[in-house]
Amino acid sequence: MSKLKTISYVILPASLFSYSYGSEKPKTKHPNIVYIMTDDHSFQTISAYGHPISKLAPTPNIDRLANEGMIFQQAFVENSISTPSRACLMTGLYSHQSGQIRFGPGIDTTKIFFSELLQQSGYQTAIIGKWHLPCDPKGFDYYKILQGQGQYYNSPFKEKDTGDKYIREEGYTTTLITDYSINFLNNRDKEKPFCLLVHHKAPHRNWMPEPKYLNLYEEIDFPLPETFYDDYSTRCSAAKSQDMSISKTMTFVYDLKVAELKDISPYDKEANIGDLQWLFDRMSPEEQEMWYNAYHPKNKKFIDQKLTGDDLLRWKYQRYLKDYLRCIKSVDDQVGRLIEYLEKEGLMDNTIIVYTSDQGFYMGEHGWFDKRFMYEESFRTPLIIRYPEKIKAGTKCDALVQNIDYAPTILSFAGIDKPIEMAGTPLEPLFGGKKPGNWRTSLYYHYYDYPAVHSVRRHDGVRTERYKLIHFYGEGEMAGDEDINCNELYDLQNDPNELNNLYGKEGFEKIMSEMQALLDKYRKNLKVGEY
Ligand code: SGN
Ligand code: CA
Repeated sequence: MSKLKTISYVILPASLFSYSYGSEKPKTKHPNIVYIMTDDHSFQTISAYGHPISKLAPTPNIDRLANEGMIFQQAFVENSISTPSRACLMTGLYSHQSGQIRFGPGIDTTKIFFSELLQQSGYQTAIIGKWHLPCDPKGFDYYKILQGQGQYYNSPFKEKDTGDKYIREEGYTTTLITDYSINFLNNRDKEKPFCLLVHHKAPHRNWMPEPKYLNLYEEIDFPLPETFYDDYSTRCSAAKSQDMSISKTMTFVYDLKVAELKDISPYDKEANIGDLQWLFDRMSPEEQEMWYNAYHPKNKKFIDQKLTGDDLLRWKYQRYLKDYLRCIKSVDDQVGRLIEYLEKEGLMDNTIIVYTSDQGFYMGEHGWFDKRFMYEESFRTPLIIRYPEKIKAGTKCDALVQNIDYAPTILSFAGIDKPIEMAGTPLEPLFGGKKPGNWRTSLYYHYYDYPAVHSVRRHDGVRTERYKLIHFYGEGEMAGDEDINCNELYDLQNDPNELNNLYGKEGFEKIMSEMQALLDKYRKNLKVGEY
């Protein structure tokens, strides 16, 4: 079936016509949409969320969006990893429905992308930055995207009209993405409303800061999360068998920028070293010099200290956090720059601004970095919406929302009804500040990317406002992994850190069977197959 046929089959012609932009006057002034999505940005590192880490490294510009709009305290993803999360965003579907369950190929390109419907209804559409889907962007008038994950320094980009060719651009990627976003806005057709997706690479691994921030936060000692020394007792084997710990997985050279250890590592017997040279090679001589001047003295001090055991682990945590937060500082600056541009152009009243991430991230909780698990830090994601016409400044929302809701919500901003096949729900009913009585009371999650980097086992699960049930499953396909078929149940009210697995424990039979029934219902209704 052709793309157009699919769309006209699903969308009633009436809804398209009533919102089209012809010579007839539109019913309302259609708002512009700026959707900013970072890559791996934890809610713990946005000061509007109030976490202790973020208090030491505030994000004033992102906070401004929260202060002037709505901050979602219970926003989640459906599959905590980039490519599937981006498929959720574009299609409003669960991973198994869009076909994009893991990295690499997957997405069913006959599925409707919300951008196609916006474009058809008269919006001017653009995406700039990380795309990370195995198809070209569809439904966009303009795009300028990174290759795969992209690079922090002098990254190649490809534009809609440069075909498949990626061309190296000079500069720091967070700044470049904002430059290109502003260029798009400057050159847009001012007769049409616009929807601009600004997709940052930052703060994705390996957390390479902008030259001017290479020493930022150096003197700060960031607090360790309560679960930093988690021993994973009471849990299924998955929490233990992962390969995403700061202690074992995080590399000294690639992740922690101690390039000096490449040849003279005192740790090379136990530690994975990694490589940084290929990233230095991308830099200009001036950039290389700035890096050397910033990192060499502190690396030397570290090497001379000859840290071991827990002292070494805590040093790794501090270096990781500092580099990650330095990348966030640039993101926050560039969000501010974009806001300033919109203000200068008189666009703030009629432009909806969304800020989110493709998933959450571990800032040392459970001893980890990375994401993937259904535990809160990676299942949750930041979400802020500034929409002066409908949302009162400083509103907090506690309703359960998920990234499958984004496509229907963006369509509703434009006055377009979501196609019936989209699984998510528009968030508009929450904008008044009260949760409607019929709002969802649970969410379904499913992670499939195993065997794969970081060795996180496949699992699905369900979360209500208070409880979470997770089921890990599948054959052990990586070294040391056993076959697994194991459940975890958490009471998030009494155990927000998810340390105490209640599954199978006496006294919890009722809640166990209720949660199991709920999970079975999701699997049945959503036709989740075997993986
Ligand atoms: C890369 C990273 C991983 C990360 C995945 C997925 N390794 O493979 O640490 O989990 O991306 O990230 S790296 O050596 O290339 O840095 S995602 O955000 O795209 O899902
Ligand atoms: Ca990501």
